[in-house]
Amino acid sequence: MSRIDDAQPFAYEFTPSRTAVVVIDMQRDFLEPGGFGETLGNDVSLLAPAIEGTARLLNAARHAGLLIIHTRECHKPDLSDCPPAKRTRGAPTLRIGDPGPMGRILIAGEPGSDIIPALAAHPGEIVIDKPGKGAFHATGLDALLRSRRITHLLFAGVTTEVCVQTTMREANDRGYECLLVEDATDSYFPAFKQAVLQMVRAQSAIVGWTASSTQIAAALSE
Ligand code: TIU
Repeated sequence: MSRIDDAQPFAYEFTPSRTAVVVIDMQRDFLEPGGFGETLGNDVSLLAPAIEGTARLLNAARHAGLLIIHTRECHKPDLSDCPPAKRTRGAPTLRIGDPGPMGRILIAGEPGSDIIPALAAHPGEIVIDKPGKGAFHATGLDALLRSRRITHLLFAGVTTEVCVQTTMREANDRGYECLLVEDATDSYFPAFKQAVLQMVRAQSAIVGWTASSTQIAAALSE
């Protein structure tokens, strides 16, 4: 049993063999210029700080032998899994499926949908493509976790209040004990990140816990 005494709002205990790291959508389409995030009008440089914390988390998790899952938000080339409401909303400079500097925007197999090189999946790690914001929607994630007897999830990735928070809430409702890694997630809206951290741990961990990648690494090395 590992334990983070000073997790918020109170200590978080987890058994490493029953714990998975879930890295949400650390893709070029969100973190690099010319991708989906920028087409929506965002400053993508705001997500860069999360790379270091995510790398620290992955390094500690790999050494400890945790199950590691990466997700990618992307759609089939024929857009059959992209609801028109998602594609047509608002006035982005490019829409999902349109050609951009990193290939077609948010389409599986295009360079933009790749995980950024610094955080690429290692051989044997699981990569799940997902059409929604939440990673449980229209994927086999829940069945995969249950087949591995996973009960605890450590979340990293982008963006904090969109895909990360949605997935964490989906997981919490499915009975997983969830922790959001504070320095391994970022938002295009820094105030939203801080709000999510507070929302998650309020009301006696109504959605889950938060702690830093350094605290997790320390707990895993004890
Ligand atoms: N726009 C935004 O903040 N996020 C997304 O569209 N997807 C994810 O968060 N991955």
